[in-house]
Amino acid sequence: MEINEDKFSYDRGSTFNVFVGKGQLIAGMDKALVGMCVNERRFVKIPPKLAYGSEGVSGVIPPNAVLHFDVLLIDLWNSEDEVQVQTYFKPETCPRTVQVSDFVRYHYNGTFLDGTLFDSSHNRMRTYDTYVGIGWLIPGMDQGLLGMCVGEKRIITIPPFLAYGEEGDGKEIPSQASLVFDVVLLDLHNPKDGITIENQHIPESCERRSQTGDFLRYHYNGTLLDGTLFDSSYSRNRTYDTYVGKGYVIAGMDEGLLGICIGEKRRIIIPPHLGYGEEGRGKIPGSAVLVFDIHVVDFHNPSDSVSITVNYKPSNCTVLSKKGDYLKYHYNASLLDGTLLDSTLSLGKTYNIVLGSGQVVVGMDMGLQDMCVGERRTVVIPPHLGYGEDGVEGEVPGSAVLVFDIELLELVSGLPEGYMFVWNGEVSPNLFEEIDQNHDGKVLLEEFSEYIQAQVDSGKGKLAPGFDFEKIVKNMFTNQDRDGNGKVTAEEFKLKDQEAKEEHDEL
Ligand SMILES: [Ca+2]
Ligand SMILES: [Ca+2]
Repeated sequence: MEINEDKFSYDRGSTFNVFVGKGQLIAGMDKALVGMCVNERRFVKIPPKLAYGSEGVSGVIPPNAVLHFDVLLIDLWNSEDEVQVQTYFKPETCPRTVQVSDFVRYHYNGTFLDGTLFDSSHNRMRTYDTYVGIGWLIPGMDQGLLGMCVGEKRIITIPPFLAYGEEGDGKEIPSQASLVFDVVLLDLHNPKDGITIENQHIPESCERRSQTGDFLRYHYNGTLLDGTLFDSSYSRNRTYDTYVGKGYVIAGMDEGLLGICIGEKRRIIIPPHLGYGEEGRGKIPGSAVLVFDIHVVDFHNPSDSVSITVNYKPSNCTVLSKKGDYLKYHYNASLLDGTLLDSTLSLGKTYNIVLGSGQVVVGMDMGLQDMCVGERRTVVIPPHLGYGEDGVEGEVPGSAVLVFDIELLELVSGLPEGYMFVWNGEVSPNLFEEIDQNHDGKVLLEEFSEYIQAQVDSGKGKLAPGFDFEKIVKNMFTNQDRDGNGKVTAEEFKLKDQEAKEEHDEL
């Protein structure tokens, strides 16, 4: 009993594809295949009455032949079949599932029913990126991906008529093959998506919300939808600083940073068309949705001035600080997020300055104006009136807004602007002779210094407060000593006296 060799399907290199139980096979085979599983192998013996009977097949099968088949079932489907979806992992949170016209990025292994792998995106090390439900995929995949969440894992089994059908696909997929895709969804968005803001933590007090043109300093963690971290400002240990609404950052971030409070935390989810697009960038793959968890440390506007809040004003508040006054005050300096930078209280002594003389940053000179002794203020200083874009190495971050809590403890009124020394009463008509104590017609620095000291001690004159006595006196003397020979003569003195009436900066 022999069968012609071309009846061996293995030799033909293709499977024998047939419907079972529809009379396409000899009756015995129709019977024998029922109940078989994929990958099951059966040895089938078919008597002639269930095969080709007493006639046989001319030239191939003799009459009354008993046929022996070695059958291996490798694929199986029914025209009634639908796409089968088996979810074997579902993430805890699933805020959104795949809908028709969404764009997805997923990984898959594609196998036949018998387990043979025909394709894998994992092997290519890149996701498969496509629209769903609009015919970019085989119909079975278009169906099988619907309703899936990011992070979900599914096995999608597709009968050939919803895959590549009779034609198959190239060398990889033969005719009438059922396909099994093991899919994990990594990313999901719709081209109509805008940004999404969630997980907001808004501070209790929020006097101001960011607007276009503000300069923000914030920390962020950037992840993909599947949780992969691609960037973090925390790892660099410095904030990301930028203008907002001006195109310095990706469009989604520009939008997501608007209307935000100082100290606020929020999650900004940015679809790729408002992020890095189809190209991606660095560790960010093309068409990736970006998730930024941000924390705003501070922001300001370049047009901001100093902001002063009076926390306590004494009932007697008539003498107000002005330029030239000598001030002694305590302060706490901090950042808007509460980070303490510096405090005079920790030093155990006051900070002392001559107001308006540039001994402190411009914003502080402004913030200490018109203050009375005992008053307490909070002064907020934008960086352009503080330490600017550079900050102070190791102390003040670049572009930081500063907060000073101030208490004025002492105020010594300064002299009118331009004066380092003034008389309290009438000026002596014989001033030069008085200064020239040894009457040799010239005044040396020592004589001059002693004289000024005596006037201050007796209350007849007053020096600008807050400066070093030696320096002031030296400065005054040098101004008088026109020819710089270390002596002031009566002529030099008189000449200087004339000019002083115009310049207000001498004796
Ligand atoms: Ca003298
Ligand atoms: Ca001289």
